[in-house]
Amino acid sequence: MKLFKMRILSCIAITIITGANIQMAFAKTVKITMTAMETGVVIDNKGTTYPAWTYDGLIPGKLVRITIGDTVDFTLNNAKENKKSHSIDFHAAEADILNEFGSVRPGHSKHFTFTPRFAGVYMYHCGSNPMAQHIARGMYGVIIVDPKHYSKAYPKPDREYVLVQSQYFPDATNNVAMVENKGWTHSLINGKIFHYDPIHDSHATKILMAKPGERVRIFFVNANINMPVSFHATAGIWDRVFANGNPENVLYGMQTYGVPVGGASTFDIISPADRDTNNALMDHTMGAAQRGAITLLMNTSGANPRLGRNGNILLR
Ligand SMILES: [Cu+2]
Repeated sequence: MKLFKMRILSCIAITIITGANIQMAFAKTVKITMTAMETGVVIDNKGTTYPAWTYDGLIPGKLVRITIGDTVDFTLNNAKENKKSHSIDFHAAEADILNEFGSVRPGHSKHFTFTPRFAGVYMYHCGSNPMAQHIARGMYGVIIVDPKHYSKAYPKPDREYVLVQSQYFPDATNNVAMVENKGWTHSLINGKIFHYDPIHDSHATKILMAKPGERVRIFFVNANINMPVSFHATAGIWDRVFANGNPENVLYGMQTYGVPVGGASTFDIISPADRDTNNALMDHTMGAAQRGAITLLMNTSGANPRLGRNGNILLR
């Protein structure tokens, strides 16, 4: 009993009443650790390696997912083998750019906490100098802050996927070109050119899948250096768009919706329920689409039940 009371005291109990449903949700502290790693990473479906700067050797970095009210207890380690200082800027955090977001030298660490105030989908990235190069070389990722409950405007989806778009600059050391938006040859989706598009890249082995009529929710982040994204579902309409991923910011029946550099939004699509169809989720900016920013969503009764569910939403 005493232990139970202590547990209650150590959490903030929030009762949510939604119609007939009563749920108890506890604000919690979520521990996240990332290690900055300067390492080779494969950036296409053929296996081309690029001299990347990363969080934990991954592009994008690990997906952070919490519920509004939760506190993120974050530690950034900068591996002692690294040559550069690195940092992290969580767009979901309200903090001090010189303190929490400040640079960490190789062999050192930084620890801080933050409690997001708004549900949504957000970018995180390295902000160390030169920022364009740290982002272009791969230091970015996604944090989703879920609302406490679904609603009529923000229904529970059947499947969820995370897509992060970025620009690929093969000359990894040319920061001036990155700033001037010169020399980028491809778009990356979750770190790879045409990552989920076997139509445009015969080496692609992965696609997004859903069953006909399912509500598919795309958490989309624009990690480009200089290019806004015109996110469009070819052969579909966004049933709803949630600007910045916030359930309060709902738009209905959108064809294309702009995502600014360093921005993110959440996109729902529902395919026809009576037959198998396919959608191309793409940046309608042709310079990006034809360079890699197209993703195939296959709506088929044979859809793999494990895709887009149970943490399997950022497909590596
Ligand atoms: Cu960095």
